Amino acid sequence: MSDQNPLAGSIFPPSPEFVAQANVSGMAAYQALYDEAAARPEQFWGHLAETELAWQQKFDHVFEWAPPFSKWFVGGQLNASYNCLDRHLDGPRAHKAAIIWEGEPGDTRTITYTELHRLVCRFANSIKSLGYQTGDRAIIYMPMVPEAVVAMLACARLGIIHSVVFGGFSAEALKARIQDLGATLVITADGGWRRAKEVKLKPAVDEALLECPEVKHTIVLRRTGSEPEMMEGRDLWWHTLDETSHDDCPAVPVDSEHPLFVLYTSGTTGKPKGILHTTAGYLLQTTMSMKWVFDLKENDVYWCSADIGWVTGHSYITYGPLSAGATNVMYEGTPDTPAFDRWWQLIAKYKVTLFYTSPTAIRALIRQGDQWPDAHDLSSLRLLGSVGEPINPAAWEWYHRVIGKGRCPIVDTWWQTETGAILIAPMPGAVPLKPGSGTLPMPGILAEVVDLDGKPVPPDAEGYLIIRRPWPSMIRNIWGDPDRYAQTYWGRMEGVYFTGDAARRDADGYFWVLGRVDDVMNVSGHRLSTMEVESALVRHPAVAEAAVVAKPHEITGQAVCCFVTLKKGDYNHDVLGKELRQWVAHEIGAFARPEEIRFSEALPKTRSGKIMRRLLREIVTSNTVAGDVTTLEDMGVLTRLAAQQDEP
Ligand code: 7RM
Repeated sequence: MSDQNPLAGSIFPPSPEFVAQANVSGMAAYQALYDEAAARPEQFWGHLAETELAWQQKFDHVFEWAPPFSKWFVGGQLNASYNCLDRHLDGPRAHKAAIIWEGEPGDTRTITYTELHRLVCRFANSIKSLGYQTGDRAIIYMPMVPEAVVAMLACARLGIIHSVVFGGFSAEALKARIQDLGATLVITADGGWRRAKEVKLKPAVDEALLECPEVKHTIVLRRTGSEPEMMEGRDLWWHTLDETSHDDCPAVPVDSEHPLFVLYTSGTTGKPKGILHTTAGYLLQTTMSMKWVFDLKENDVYWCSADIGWVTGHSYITYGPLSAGATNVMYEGTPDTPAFDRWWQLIAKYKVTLFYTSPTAIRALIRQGDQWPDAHDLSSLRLLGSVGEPINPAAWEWYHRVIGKGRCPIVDTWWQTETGAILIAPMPGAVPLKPGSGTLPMPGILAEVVDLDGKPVPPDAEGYLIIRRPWPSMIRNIWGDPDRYAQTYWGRMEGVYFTGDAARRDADGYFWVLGRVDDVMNVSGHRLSTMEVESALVRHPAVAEAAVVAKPHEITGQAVCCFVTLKKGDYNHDVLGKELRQWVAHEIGAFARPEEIRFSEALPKTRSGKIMRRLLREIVTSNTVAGDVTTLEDMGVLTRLAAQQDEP
């Protein structure tokens, strides 16, 4: 795909029709919100919290800041599940579709807010009957079925802290998360459907639980019907529990700062970090972004194609849309099954108005040709969203022209697992778009691009993206590791949140996020650390040492490329290469499977023994090495590594 920028310098102002109906209408309206939040943050957020959320007990004050720990809406009590369900039931939303779900085989369900409330209450009663209560931790390891949302909301209803583990993670990765969290309950399914095959989940749970003695129960949803093994006394069927559950389950009021969930994400070490989010601030900002960024209206049909196992699924399938009372489309499978028009067919079928997906998916679909979207009526669409990585101009242009027919604004949303909600994105009825830029920050978000001393860099210069002031939906801690939390996010520059991203800000104040400055890779919008893959590789008996770098990839953005030195022995590199790719998939998950394994007698190192990943990155990017190599211990290694490229 050529990426000459056909859109360089172009600006797309919102159409008058869009402005006329927008929740935030016109640049002056955006500016007024932004200025007010900047000048009087506590009044701003306090007022929104009071008017946009339902409280069991009002908060005493808005904000406490004991760097790096913040508290929002202190003294208040509320419940996230109540906010996503109960509060919609006494008005016209009671019989509105909350979830329109389609399974990959084509089975469908429409679940109203009243029905979703009933399902959540019944499942919460099932968990309660087993003795689980506020403060306990539950793992959710499920396919993309409505019950995944039900499980999250049932936990939230009881104050149980959930941690959703993406179904693509392996038993090993699942085990590590269960152990780190001290979870006592695992909610799962027999499996799910993906590319016309069953992806089994329960066997991975069984394998993980061999080393998780603290887990007392698993609750298993029957989705595929593939009769998993059930361990007497430990494993319980969802439907069996449901038979004796009743419909009434009051939501437990919890403190504003009560943990809502922990979501594991990759950092710069081999150990994933459990990002902790709490209740009120998270809920407020995810709710607000539905209105500000997605311009949500009562009649919209909203679809976010993310998996529930990533933060996008948490914030923009479960909590944001349901708290805002949206109709949410949810799809189980991949965009290519049974054919490459599956998504476009779903948009036409359900008359989706707001569609949110990732650049990597867009690029994969571009490759299949315009005939797939062209065969469907996409005229219901009125807004498109993008998330996960910078959107390249070619993908932006196609998304805008072929999917949006030139009519739909594209909201390029920058945020992170840690930020909880979207922080930089256009308000589509106000902010003119520049393709590839997330444009301007949300109200209350003091984003800047700075140098290592925390000083703003001049317009267009590259620097570090930071946020100057805490915001309601921000990460509160790393589960069990407050030092790592303080270090990673607040330790680089005094009192400033460090995003780990490089960015530029142009003369109009628009942000252009360039990518990570740390060892975090972004493969198909999935966060993965080089260290995590390296640790997995060196656990293999044949591997002496490994260095992993990201390599640019046309579709997935980045791909995993591994340099491996072996212990003494006789190896067939072809066979071992395949085995190691499989090994990484087993240790982490299939999405982490390396694109490439290169064997070498040694790795380029500095005299102090540090692997020079920068040089390896250059090798995989350009296949030549420029730049400073004066600290390199063994120059010969480099040339040999580069030469490997030419081998078949
Ligand atoms: C939501 C999510 C976070 C990292 C982040 C960036 C990159 C995400 C954009 C983006 C440029 C975007 N959470 N990123 N969105 N870069 N433009 N619109 O992806 O925790 O999994 O990843 O993703 O590098 O730091 S995440």
